[in-house]
Amino acid sequence: MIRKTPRLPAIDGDAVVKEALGRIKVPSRRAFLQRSLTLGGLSLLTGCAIVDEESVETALMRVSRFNDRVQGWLFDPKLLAPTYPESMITRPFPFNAYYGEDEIRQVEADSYRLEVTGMVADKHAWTLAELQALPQTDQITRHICVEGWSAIGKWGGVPFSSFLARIGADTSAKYVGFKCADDYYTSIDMPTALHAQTLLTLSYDGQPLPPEYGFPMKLRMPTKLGYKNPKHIQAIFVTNTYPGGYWEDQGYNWFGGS
Ligand SMILES: Nc1nc2c(c(=O)[nH]1)N[C@H]1C(S)=C(S)[C@@H](COP(=O)(O)O)O[C@H]1N2
Ligand SMILES: [Mo]
Repeated sequence: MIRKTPRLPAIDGDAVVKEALGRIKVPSRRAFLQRSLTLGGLSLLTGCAIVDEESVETALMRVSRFNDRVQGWLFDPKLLAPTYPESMITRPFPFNAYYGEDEIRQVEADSYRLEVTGMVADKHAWTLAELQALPQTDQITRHICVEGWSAIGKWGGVPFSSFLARIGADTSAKYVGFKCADDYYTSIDMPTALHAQTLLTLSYDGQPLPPEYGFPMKLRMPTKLGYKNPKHIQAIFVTNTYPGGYWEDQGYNWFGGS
């Protein structure tokens, strides 16, 4: 996303935020948001510019719906985000980053190494060939960007849970963090990292992941909004220390469920 945080309107923000919090059922999530939720955050979380009473209602409705789905994914890891037939793939698939298409990062395949650090048993750095040699699967899912667009795409790669098992990750840790070849970074909670549809992604539409979609490797999570899906990943670390993220540190909701 390139646009800045939307300007905020003159409505009773505190009351709206309070109402939104009331609709969040999981106590730990409510407590987390109580510390961090602002009216701007609510706009971003719901993808809905809060400008008048009608948009307040829409935003609150989205919180309720979002809340139910997030709750489902967190507490029933078998619950899956929708998948689609090949015929529904969006062509061409949109490009998005915090910069324009003329600045797409070109990562070199041969010298690429994926660094793995933190609470893991095996800290060796992976070549692209080593990643490609792991068992692969693919999925056709919807990517939802907080800016208000979505698109269906087909991604292939290694289930992230099997990669975490492979490196001997301590799955009792709270977070998995990602550093990218551009200045992007983000982090996710361990239940999401272990979710069945979270994919260490090496291909797009049957071809090696093109530079615009994150060559050589990105993390694809249909349970999360676009900005939680890091492209051009160079380092993965498992940690109990909150790592934040590029947009998250500018006020976007860290949880970022789709
Ligand atoms: N490294 C990196 N990853 C990133 C971004 C970025 O700017 N840099 N932008 C995020 C945002 S906001 C979106 S919507 C998606 C876009 O992914 P796409 O190019 O596959 O559509 O990438 C996410 N991951
Ligand atoms: Mo996005």
